[in-house]
Amino acid sequence: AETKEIVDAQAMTRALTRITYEIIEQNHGIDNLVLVGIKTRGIYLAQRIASRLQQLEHGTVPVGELDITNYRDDLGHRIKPDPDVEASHVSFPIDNQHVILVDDVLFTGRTIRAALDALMDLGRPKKISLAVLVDRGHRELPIRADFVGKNIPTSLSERIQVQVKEIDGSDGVAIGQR
Ligand code: 3GP
Ligand code: 5GP
Ligand code: MG
Repeated sequence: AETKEIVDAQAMTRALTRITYEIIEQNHGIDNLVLVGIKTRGIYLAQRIASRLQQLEHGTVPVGELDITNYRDDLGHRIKPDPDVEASHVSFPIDNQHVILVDDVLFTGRTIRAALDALMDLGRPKKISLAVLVDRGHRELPIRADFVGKNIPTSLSERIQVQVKEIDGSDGVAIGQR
């Protein structure tokens, strides 16, 4: 299928750098800050933000992982009404911490709702914020991101392709048809 690049590697790095500065400003530094990346690509984006935080603030911010199972099939209708949390690897306490959830694409908001549920089972955070590389619209729940790399209005038939060099060999965001 035909895809069009809308964010190149340099623009993606800049967006993640801007998000990192916004996080530092909003949190007044990196005290009590922890990052939790969602499934595949969100985890790599969280690690990018953590290393930028390290460079800028000279402190280590822990990065955890949530695996939220896909709830779509290839026909485009949902097998399950909502995504399930399959596994969490959050090896540090989140009580009284400011947790930043990190995902690649925000769409209906159902993945984030499931992630919030999983976090609440792990402890009692002081605050939870959401950072996404792409907001493609079409929310079905009252969920919004605090930090957004790029707002990309999409039609339901379109598909955003997020590439990270760790998995895909290069960084970037493209748009195509499903
Ligand atoms: P990710 O695990 O890195 O987020 O869901 C499996 C992969 O398919 C995801 O990778 C995501 O990038 C990609 N994907 C593309 N379109 C969709 C979609 O509409 N829904 C979901 N759940 N994933 C999609
Ligand atoms: P939501 O739960 O908000 O509907 O969807 C969010 C999750 O589904 C994200 O983790 C993301 O990986 C995936 N997703 C939904 N739409 C897209 C899309 O167009 N492109 C990509 N890459 N992922 C998507
Ligand atoms: Mg994702």
